[in-house]
Amino acid sequence: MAKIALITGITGQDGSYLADLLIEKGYHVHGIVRRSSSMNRARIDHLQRHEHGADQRLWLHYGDLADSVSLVKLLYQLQPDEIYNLAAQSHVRVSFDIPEYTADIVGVGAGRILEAIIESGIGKKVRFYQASSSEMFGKVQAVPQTETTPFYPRSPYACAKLMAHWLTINYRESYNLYACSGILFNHESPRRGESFVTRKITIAAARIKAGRQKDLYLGNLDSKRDWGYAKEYVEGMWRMLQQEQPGDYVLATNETHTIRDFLDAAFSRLNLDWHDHVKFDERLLRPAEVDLLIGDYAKAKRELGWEPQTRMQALAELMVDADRAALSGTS
Ligand code: NDP
Ligand code: GDR
Repeated sequence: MAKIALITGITGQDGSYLADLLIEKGYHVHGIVRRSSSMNRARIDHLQRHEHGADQRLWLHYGDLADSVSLVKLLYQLQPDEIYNLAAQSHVRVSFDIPEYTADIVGVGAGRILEAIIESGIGKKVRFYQASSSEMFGKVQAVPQTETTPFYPRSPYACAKLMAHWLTINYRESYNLYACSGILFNHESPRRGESFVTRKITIAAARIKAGRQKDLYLGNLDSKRDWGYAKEYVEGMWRMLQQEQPGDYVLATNETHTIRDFLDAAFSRLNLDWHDHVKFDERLLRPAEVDLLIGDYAKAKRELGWEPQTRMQALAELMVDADRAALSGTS
């Protein structure tokens, strides 16, 4: 019998890579999708062939992390073996504009799923993954950050993620639930949302090279991030749910780079100098910034056998290459 997985946030960057991985592993994959006025399924379009026919592997269901009844019903009907909670208003800057909504989906939303697990009676068999974030370390209290580094969130998004993180631990301890919190550092890919800084840069570099854009407006170039490749990080999520005991794990590369470093890597791939194109827009600054993130993934390596393969330079190059190919219609 194929295992059943439910993914919230399946239309996002990570959800789409995770769906690829689980289908490849023979799972029956169910995804929760939001109703929207325009189609938002570009990242899973290539999986369409798995949505129909005798050999169906992918099922999509309308739902929303704001709607608890839909969650309880779905969990009861599907009886999933594994649930990956990836849905979120995931933009840190935007969370300052819509803090209440962000808290509701990112924080309370995780609580709704956890409660739905208990309510639907699947708590004994299901395994739950919560998409936690290095943003929870915020104003970092130690370098590098590990699973035991104290948290100091710096945005409504990070505060909400912290609520979800602790709810995951609380439900594990209260109900003996197999629940894991994956504390993932920034991970990027050609499927990264276009308003996050890496993708914004790689799309702009490709467009500038093609003569379709001249300037790129950015905010703070001094912050440092630990960037890895999303495709590798979803493998880590899956591994967390295959252990004997549940736990919390940092996934990172243990390297840190400034936004300037990423600009260097992306623009030099196309023999461009970013200094000729990047302009400053103060509206892109955040009321509070996270200056430095660097993660220690030793526990994930030891217990999950997980290690990142792709570092920042290679990541920037593969993203630029993909955006160039997409622009010239060759992808
Ligand atoms: P994306 O922003 O690409 O995807 C978010 C997903 O959540 C989309 O499928 C979106 O649907 C869905 N979603 C948003 N609001 C709701 C809602 N109210 N109900 C149901 N679904 C909703 O995020 P990523 O793939 O980059 O990240 C996945 C998760 O991991 C997120 O929780 C993020 O916060 C977290 N994370 C990400 C990191 C990263 O570097 N990428 C690092 C650490 C944590 P729609 O397509 O309709 O908008
Ligand atoms: P982050 O990613 O906030 O780390 O959250 P983002 O790419 O948005 O910002 C990284 C850094 O770049 C600076 N920056 C800009 N950022 C954006 N988006 N746009 C700009 O124009 C710009 N200019 C400079 C930012 O100030 C920041 O310092 C991501 C998300 O995926 C979260 O959901 C996830 O939890 C964390 O990564 C880990």
